Amino acid sequence: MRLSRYFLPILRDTPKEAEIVSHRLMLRAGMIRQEASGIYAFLPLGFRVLQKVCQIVREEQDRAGAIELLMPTIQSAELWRESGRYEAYGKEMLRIKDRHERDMLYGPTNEEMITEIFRAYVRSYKDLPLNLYHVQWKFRDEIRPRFGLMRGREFLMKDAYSFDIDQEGARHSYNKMFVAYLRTFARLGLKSIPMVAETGPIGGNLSHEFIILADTGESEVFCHRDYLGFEVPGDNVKFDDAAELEAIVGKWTSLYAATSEKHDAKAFAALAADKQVSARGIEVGHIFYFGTKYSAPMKAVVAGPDGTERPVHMGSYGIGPSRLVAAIIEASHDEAGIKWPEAVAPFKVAILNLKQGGADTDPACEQLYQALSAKGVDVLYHDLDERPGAKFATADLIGLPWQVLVGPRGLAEGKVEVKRRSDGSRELMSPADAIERLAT
Ligand code: 5CA
Repeated sequence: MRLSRYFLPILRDTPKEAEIVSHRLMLRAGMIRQEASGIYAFLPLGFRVLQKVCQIVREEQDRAGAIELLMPTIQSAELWRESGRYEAYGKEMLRIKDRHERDMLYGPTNEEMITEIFRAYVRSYKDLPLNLYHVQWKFRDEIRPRFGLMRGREFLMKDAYSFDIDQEGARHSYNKMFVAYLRTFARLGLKSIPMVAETGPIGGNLSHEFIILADTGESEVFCHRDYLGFEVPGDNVKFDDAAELEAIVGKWTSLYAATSEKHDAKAFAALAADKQVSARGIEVGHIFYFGTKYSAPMKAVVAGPDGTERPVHMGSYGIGPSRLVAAIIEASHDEAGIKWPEAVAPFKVAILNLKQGGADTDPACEQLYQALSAKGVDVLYHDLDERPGAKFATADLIGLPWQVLVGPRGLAEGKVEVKRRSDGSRELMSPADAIERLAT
């Protein structure tokens, strides 16, 4: 992509309304635009990151055996009356009337709708286990939307729903998502810690929040330091092997870790002082097992091996991709801007032409741009007529993992400079070597 043909509205000044660094940097880097309180448009650069995050989330859901579908954002209140949640949910639910005066709502979550889909088609234990997920916008009329994408009113969620014949099967389904979540956050460059959590309006009594430690996190969390060094399961995990998964989950829940609502000060104090981590955290995922809370009142029943019908055991599993974009920035930035992990970077490489219109810089940049693009590398070519200083600032701000600095002095010696954004290291090399380095 040539910057001259792209849409990247960079802000030079720090927006006053943004309280935390991820929000400030996203506004400055032209990634998002606030359209109403807690409601944001994703501009092209932000949208690219969001899509990359979603892609990784999907790959790990699929690997764990979940199946993607897509449910609507608008739901009928009837369904929620069946489960009893229409009255219970409170003011966070945006309630709407259609032209026929029918009660509708903008979905804050989808347990009822997925249960309705399930009961319409599935009759037998032979069709289980089943895990269906979608990636869809949600609306929650939060009292205090804040911190940009971190706590929005409209936000993107990946929500998965599992169905099993009994509690044992449901436990296996829960463990699959638990392991998939560890892998997902690690691939996004984040260290997540599963913590015992409150279940709130979703319900049930088994639940874990996946927390990223960050000073700007909204929750107060407590955990054992050893979690920070735990190894995340590799891509050879056998998701169908219940014992293997139980062992992994057992290890990841063996030490103390809890959010403030579930904090047990006495148990925490019993840890060795140098093992106590008391910090702030960002909740990036939340998984629940709630048995028959929805299937019983909504009559989602299946026949077991003996022919008798019983309500299915369910769990639900949420990840917030839009919140994750902010969380990744909180975890990876410096004073100059964002440092994208390569897996989610909007482009991999920025080419900075330090003398736009130069007799050697223009063709050299053009060649690099063509060659890298031909090799399938996502490149953003900064081809605007701006001073080098301004180009450096933009490149550091938007945080692409690699910058190729192309200036007349270097070119006179047949060299360009390749800068790595993560550690600021720089290396002079020939354009051919730069292509070789960046294309692998
Ligand atoms: N139905 C369940 C699981 S599918 C559910 O709704 N869980 S949740 O309420 O915990 O939300 C799941 C995830 O969505 C959270 O872990 C968080 O990452 C994201 N999320 C929740 N509220 C917001 C919000 N206001 N803004 C941005 N992301 C949010």
